Amino acid sequence: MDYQFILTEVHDRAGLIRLNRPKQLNALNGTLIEELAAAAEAFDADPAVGAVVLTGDERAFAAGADIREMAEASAVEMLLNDRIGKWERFRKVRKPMIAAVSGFCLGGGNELAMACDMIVASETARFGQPEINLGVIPGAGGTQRLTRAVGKALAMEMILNARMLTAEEALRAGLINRVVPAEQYLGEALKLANELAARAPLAIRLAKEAVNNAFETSLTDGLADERRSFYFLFSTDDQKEGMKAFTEKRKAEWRGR
Ligand code: DAK
Repeated sequence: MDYQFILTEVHDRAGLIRLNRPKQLNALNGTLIEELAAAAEAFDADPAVGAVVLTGDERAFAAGADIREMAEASAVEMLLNDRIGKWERFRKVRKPMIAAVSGFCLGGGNELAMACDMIVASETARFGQPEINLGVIPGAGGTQRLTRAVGKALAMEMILNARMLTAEEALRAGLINRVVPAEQYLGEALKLANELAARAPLAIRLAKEAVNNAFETSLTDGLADERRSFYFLFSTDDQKEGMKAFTEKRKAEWRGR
């Protein structure tokens, strides 16, 4: 499939989506978001792919939504077009998604990274929600996901005062999973994605759902859902195979059945 603003590749069992507007620091315009959602959905439906990596380039993961595209928009136009709201479609992707971040990861870019399941960063990465400098606030989950990830104190500073975090600070704050040298961030993310892709697919899918559910529901309901998924997995071939392989001291062969 030919896209205008993204590139897609497959590395072993990892699907890779590269944002490709380097001159605009991968600013997210409506077409790019549409393409991104379509590519993520295509990988989600592709049995040859077990996990997806989303990346930009060395200078920027993404410097946010395209300010030029939004600058003159009216409230009604923003509401009706919902140009960048399309990434709600990401939330429906069932396979694990990893953001591989180098350079600027700002505004909608940071919201996009946070909509992924894990974040691997280059030591050059910078995370921020600078929308306040434009006279607005985050509009795609920044106030909610960032606060859940790093807590109120730091989220207030980042969102109200445009404080940017270095990769090390983001790691300490719990926003990201790991920091690696600049030349390794993409390789590390692809390695992680392939590790996930080699695991039991049904358990991976339900595990992702259950962890995300922790942010949506009460503890009692979350525990009940988790238990139901746990019991359900005992109806799968993979559970039988996984436990048999353990007792036979061999590697399990997952079938996703
Ligand atoms: N939009 C459009 N163009 C951008 C851009 C952006 N967000 N960020 C950078 N660019 C462009 C610059 O205009 C410049 O283009 P030319 O002038 O060369 O044509 C080129 O990329 C290189 O940028 P700079 O020359 O500025 O590079 P520097 O290294 O000097 O500075 C910077 C890098 C990242 C510090 C700076 O570019 C910057 O401050 N960028 C803006 C960052 C920002 O404010 N991001 C937040 C945008 S607002 C919603 C969903 C999401 C959102 C809203 C609603 N809904 C679902 C309703 C999200 C909103 C946002 O993200």
